[in-house]
Amino acid sequence: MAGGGSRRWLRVLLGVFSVVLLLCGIGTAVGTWVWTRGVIDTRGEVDFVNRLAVPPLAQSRIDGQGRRVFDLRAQPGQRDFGQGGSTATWGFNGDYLGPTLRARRGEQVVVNVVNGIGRPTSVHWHGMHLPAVMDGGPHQMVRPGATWSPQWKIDQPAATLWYHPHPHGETAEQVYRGLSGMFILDDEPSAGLALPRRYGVDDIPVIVQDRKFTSDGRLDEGNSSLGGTGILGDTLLVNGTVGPYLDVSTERVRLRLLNGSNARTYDFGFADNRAFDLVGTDGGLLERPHRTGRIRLSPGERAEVVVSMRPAERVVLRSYPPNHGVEFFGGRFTGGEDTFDVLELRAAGSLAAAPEVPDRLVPVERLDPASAAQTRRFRLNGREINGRDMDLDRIDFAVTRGSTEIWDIEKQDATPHSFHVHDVQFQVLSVDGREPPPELAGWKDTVLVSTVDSLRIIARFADYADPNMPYMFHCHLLQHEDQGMMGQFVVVEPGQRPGRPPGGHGHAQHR
Ligand SMILES: [Cu+2]
Repeated sequence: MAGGGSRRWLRVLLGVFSVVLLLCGIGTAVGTWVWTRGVIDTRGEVDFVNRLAVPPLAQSRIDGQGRRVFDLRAQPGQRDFGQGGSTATWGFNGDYLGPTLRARRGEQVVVNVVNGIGRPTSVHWHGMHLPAVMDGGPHQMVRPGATWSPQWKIDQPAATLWYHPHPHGETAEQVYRGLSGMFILDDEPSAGLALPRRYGVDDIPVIVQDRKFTSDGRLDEGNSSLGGTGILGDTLLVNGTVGPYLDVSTERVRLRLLNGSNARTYDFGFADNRAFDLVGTDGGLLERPHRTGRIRLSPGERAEVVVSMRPAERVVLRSYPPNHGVEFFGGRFTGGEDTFDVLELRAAGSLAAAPEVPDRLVPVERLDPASAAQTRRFRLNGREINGRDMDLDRIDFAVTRGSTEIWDIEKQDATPHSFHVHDVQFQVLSVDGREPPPELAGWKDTVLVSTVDSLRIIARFADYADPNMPYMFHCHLLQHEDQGMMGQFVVVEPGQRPGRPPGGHGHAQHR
């Protein structure tokens, strides 16, 4: 009897052991599958069969007061991205993205924004120096069917800016469906430089966005990112084109790169690792071109690059795995190891001559840290900044008009974050206590926070005091922003106290 009992126990034990082994096997297989699928690599796999769409320049007119007037209508659309069917989208004056607005320094502009999407929205002028009430943040909501007509004077250097919705809690979704566009500023100093400047010919907007599609071609809004960043797509759109190529007819071409993605950071370079000239960053041209083979852009950042081409050659703009400040597991599942073929440049058999990129571009005044009236700390952690999440009724601090401030930004978690400040262009003073790299030497409004240590920036708040209407500072990973990783500051006159933001959470204040 005893012998039969132990045999039974042995059988039970063996059974349990096999089940455990099987579970371990399944676990390892699933783990390996998830781990392997965590990396996207489209090198050599993209068919560049579609001519790159170039957003049209927005029509404008000069009104009786000499102001340049634009009309933008946010509207629903349908678009077939060639992914197996068509999908519902949103766009400005079209079905996806919007026209490129363009204005010169010194001009007064008016933009009539009509909300035709049936949901509250707003339109923020990313990188623009303008009064807070015109900024298009979450306090300037436009009700469905309503029109909002901000106006301001363009008063900053030539730059590649952009516009996108900024409704609190819904920015990620609205941008993902297609609401974004470029806003190019011109000025005299830049017009005098020998840089490619013919829009759509040798001066090309390159709006890069990653998207996911369902098998029947619809935009997949499911949030499957394991890394906590929101949607990371496996298909790239450039100006809304999948698999794009650009016909190049000149020896040099200027690409205005905009990372218009919700969460993904890119490290742009060319497949043959050729060097190119970085000539501009978020807020304008650099003092002198920076010769490099890579330019990393987190969501919201821009770079202007000039690349040389030889007759009849083809070269692919690629995004290499970006070091975005998150290691191992977190890095892999937030796109840190992904590689994408982005856009194929196809040179014509004979190319029109183009001058060399000038050695000197524009003077860039360095802001002096000794002139700073304040140093503030911003600790980024989870979805909070300094332990607080966004409250539309709370003004976090007031900056005195005319003052210069140093902001010290620290990342305290293992998630990628970028930091965007409204109202001003800033300069990076140091990264991890060291001099910033050349690509961070110019004017910036958004910066990847890739270090655990600190990133110091400096800005001057020269204009537009308004004690009640705040500007935003926030993470530009759109899901983080929507989840509350945002705060508000006001600019006040010397001695003035901050007031109260408009009530009703800023919704539906306009006719
Ligand atoms: Cu973030």
